[in-house]
Amino acid sequence: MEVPSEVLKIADDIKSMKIRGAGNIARAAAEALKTAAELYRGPADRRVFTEYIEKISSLILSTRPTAVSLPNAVLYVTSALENVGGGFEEARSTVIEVASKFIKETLEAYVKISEFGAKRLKDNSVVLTHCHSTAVVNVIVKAFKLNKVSKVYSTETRPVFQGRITVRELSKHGVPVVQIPDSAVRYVMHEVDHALVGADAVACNGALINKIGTSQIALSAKEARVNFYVVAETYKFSPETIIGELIPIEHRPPEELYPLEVLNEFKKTKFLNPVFDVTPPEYIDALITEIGVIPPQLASYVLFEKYGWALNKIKIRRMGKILVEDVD
Ligand code: RUB
Repeated sequence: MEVPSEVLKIADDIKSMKIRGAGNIARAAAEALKTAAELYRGPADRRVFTEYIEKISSLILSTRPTAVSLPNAVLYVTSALENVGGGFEEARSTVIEVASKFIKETLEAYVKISEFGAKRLKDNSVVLTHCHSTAVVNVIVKAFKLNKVSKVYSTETRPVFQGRITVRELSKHGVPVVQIPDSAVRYVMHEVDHALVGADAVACNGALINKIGTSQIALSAKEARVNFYVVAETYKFSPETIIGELIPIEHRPPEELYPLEVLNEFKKTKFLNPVFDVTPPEYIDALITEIGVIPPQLASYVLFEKYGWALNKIKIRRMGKILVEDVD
């Protein structure tokens, strides 16, 4: 059974970062599985349909390696498929329903997160953020409406400039925002009350994996005794880290640093473009999630609560490969 062009387009858009940010990536993954099930034209045979969904899952998982929300979205849908009884029709409707439920729940999480996050900020706060996180934008906009934010510093976020999206979105809501180069973070930190960043993944020890440069901001915030908060929905917590897996850090091509014609002039120079980094839990004051504001030390508790059912049967799905199955 061929992969529908609509699904191939979603995979391409994630790979090329047209769809980006961990939340959007996860919803796009669920949307791809839902669309694939809706467009399935193969035999009405559960086994054939399941193989087809596995193929789609592998394709989606191969797009970007770091945002744990992606394998978690796929796990959410495929485990429901594994658990449902019945034949082909039940299997197909389960994929469609569960994928839609995932999308709905992740959007609902923003409501809780922005409520909890806004409560946490003090009145008239100066906030600093990095990259573009939909979850962070939601918190800031909510807090701004409650008169709790007076100014936001937003980093440009080189090399892809996601900070420009943040500036555009915050400005649309009337939030006073100042764009700064990434290297100006420490220069403005003395003015900042709270640093707020999103998450691509949260490990079981509470470490954060987020846009490259996040750990430098955390370091600078700690030095200046500024609160460093991570806004992270719980579907960004990584169950694989409980069984000792490390979260892979994506490296992207040097063309993101220089245009190809310029790169050709640097024949002997090597380029490194890691796009995420790790912030240790000691630098994080709290994780703002849809289930509450928790210390990073509680991450493993959340993981056992949320993914405990999957741990004896966890499939490590990275870059489209199932590396481990049925772990005892
Ligand atoms: C985006 C990034 C964001 C998180 C959280 O990186 O690091 O901070 O994904 O975003 P990229 P959200 O642009 O490389 O995808 O809150 O939107 O899930």
